[in-house]
Amino acid sequence: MDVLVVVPTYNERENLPTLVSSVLERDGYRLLVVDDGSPDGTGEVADGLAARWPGRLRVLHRTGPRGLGRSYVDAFCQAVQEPADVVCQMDADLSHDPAHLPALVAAARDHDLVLGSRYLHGISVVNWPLHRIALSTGANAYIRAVTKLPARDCTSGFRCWRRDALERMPLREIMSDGYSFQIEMLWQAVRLGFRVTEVPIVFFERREGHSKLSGRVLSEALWMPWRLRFGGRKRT
Ligand SMILES: Nc1nc2c(ncn2[C@@H]2O[C@H](COP(=O)(O)OP(=O)(O)OP(=O)(O)O)[C@@H](O)[C@H]2O)c(=O)[nH]1
Ligand SMILES: [Mg+2]
Repeated sequence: MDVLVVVPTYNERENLPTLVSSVLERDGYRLLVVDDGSPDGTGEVADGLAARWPGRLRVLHRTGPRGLGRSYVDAFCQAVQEPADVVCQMDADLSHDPAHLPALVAAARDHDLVLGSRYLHGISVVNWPLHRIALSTGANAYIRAVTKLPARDCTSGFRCWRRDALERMPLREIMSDGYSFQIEMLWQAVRLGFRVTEVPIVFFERREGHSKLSGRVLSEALWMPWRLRFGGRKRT
């Protein structure tokens, strides 16, 4: 399988080199880094890595308003044009271990979307304080209750799409720009009748850099499930 891994970055200069070598040590894997003009110079670090891995790593430098959702939409629109069988997505902060990629890719042989799930067999997160675990598991219970989505981990950003399925997603219609992007993409995938499954992952708290989780991002994730359920269409 040809695998393209999309990684959004904002201020991840300490983490990106480790992530890149660990993904690209696998044959058949390529990376698309989408940087949002990180003030810490992650974009230049990414360009340096691209020069070291010719043909294996490409960098998309975004300008204008930043956002996780916008970054993914831009990157996925490019990714579906590439000669890849599957398109994976993962964070740059080393919370997502590239060692799980082969299991996600294998499950995509007979599924359109594979979710790397922290909550499949109990709770598999390492070094998260109790309040983060409570926030994340509580958010997932809430999202499932409102949307009836059939997944244990609706907010995971560690995923694998079959490229032909991702191509059918209404990417430019996605409303969410932050954290709830993951919820909305899963919602649309289920609505399109995609075959969705979860595989277990272990999630590690970031050791370098800072979380971009903000009050605005959290409030979007709180109301987005209702908006999806009642069918709002306007982009934020
Ligand atoms: N391009 C881009 N990437 C972003 C943006 N915000 C966050 N990211 C990246 O998205 C990934 C997830 O962001 P995090 O800040 O780790 O958010 P999180 O994983 O939900 O929160 P933590 O668990 O606290 O780390 C990381 O690779 C970030 O660098 C953004 O506005 N633009
Ligand atoms: Mg993170």
